[in-house]
Amino acid sequence: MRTLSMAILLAAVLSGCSSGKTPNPPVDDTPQTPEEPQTPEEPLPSGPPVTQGPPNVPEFEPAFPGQTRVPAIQTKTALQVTEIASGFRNPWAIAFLPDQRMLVTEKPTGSLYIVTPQGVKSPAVAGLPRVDGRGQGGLLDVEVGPDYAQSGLIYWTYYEPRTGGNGLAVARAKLVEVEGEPPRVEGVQVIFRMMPTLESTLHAGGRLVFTPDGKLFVTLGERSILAGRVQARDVKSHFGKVVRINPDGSVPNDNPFVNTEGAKPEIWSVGHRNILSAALDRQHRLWTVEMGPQGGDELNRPEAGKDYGWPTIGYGEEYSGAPIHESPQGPGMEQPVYYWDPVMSPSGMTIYTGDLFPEWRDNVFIGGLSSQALVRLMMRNDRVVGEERLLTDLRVRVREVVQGPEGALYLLTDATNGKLLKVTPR
Ligand SMILES: [Ca+2]
Repeated sequence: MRTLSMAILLAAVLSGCSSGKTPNPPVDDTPQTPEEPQTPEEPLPSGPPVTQGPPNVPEFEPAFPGQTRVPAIQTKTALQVTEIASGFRNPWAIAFLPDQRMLVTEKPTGSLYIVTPQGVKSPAVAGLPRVDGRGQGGLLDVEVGPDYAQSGLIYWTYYEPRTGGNGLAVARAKLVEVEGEPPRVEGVQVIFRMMPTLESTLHAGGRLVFTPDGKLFVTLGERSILAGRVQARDVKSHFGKVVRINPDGSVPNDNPFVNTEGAKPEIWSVGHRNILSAALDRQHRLWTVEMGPQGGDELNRPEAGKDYGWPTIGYGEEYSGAPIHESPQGPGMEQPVYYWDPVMSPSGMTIYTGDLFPEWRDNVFIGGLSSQALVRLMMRNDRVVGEERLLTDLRVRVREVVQGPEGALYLLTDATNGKLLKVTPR
């Protein structure tokens, strides 16, 4: 594209057509096509990728240039990191209430707190159902309903203890605050249950994303154990899927598998491993990042009815080093927009639209657990063109990243004394 526009510009300069002066006599009779206006674009980043270990599966080649290890970039703005609150036991998610207070979930305890912008924490919200808080389960994401101002409804995901095992569930309830009493939820409704029930404390998935048209995306892991993993591409199972539901749990009639015999009608996309990061872009399209095995974390843009390949294709291997995939690519399955080998262990995601950091507009931010970083991706035409690992000097596992109402980024650190941090320009 750049080469082409340069060629057009060069031709135009040589022929004198774009100068506004009297044109030179044409050298031939070929009609001139009018030049399309060109928006000047920043040159693409170049140079080595971010510092990271060697790939676990070097024999797997990317499907296209720029699918992994793009050039490292560096934020120019100096950052200020402020601790808003601490003492959360492995906190997992943040959601902003309209009055700028935050809902914060605690994974293993199943507790939900309301935190003021100054860091004052409420008593735990009463009335939430019990969670299976072992392993990667517990109380996970929380979102404020799109009609919260009228309904007071909040939505959350959790690992639900069940007869014969456990499974991810989505619930909603009205948040009620009465002066002098602890906050509580009333009228709890479970609006979605991941099926089948299976005993596993791993790969819960659990991110919630509302879309402006009033639908709710839920990301679902494949449970990690083999009995779950083999269901990730099977439309009769919820494991390893993105699902799309209405806020009352009913199925939108334009979902891709509503007319497929035997399919779970909530399914939006299939073939995912464990999506712990999900966000909408400016065009309201869903983007996700899923945990790979040893190697193979993936950025995807899940589209209706498409198959993202796990466990048939991918860029990683078993933790033992044994192979999982014959090939990282295969027919009928989508390639990730970007992948990481070694992994950075994604959790939490936001696509920046604020004004505090103009240089971050439309960049993708992902929490990094094992990488102990806030991962920043610069995008161009739906491809990753630059990567940065921010806040590495803090040496914290970043579980969640959310853009606050004033354009600051808010983070949760994954620790037994987890912190709520705010990132602003210094
Ligand atoms: Ca995939």
